[in-house]
Amino acid sequence: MLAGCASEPVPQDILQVNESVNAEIAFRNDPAGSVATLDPVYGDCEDYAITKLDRLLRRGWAIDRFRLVVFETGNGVNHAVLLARTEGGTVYSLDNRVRSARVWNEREPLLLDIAGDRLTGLLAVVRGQRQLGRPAGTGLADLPHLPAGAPPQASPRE
Ligand SMILES: [Ca+2]
Repeated sequence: MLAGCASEPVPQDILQVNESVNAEIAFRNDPAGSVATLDPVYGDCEDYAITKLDRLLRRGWAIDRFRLVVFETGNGVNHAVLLARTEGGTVYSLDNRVRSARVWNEREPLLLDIAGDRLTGLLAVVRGQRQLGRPAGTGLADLPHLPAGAPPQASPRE
């Protein structure tokens, strides 16, 4: 099958996790900067993304199938989504603004692209902070080894 072929059905895991996490978290912007928090009651885009990653890993998906990306929306707002690559090579975007999962537009210019060891590290820190009972998670822009294009702390978030 060709990469990105639209005839591949969206995996049920992706559809279910995207829809359930979108329904479970009530949207609320971080008061300052971007802070990643796992399974929050109230959260914004990166909280949905990191929670979806955690859920899919628990369903047996491998970490190398995922990227957490930040891009600028048409409204000039920095927005984070989780990308998941299927066995067929299709990359889906799990977006808190979209009920279903949709095929990712690879032409989107990215402000942040976190994958591999850095994504594993981010998840470990966020999971660890939850276990310690700390209310705040990890600021994406505070992570080491982020590319130079990291968004400033005070950027508007969606
Ligand atoms: Ca947040």
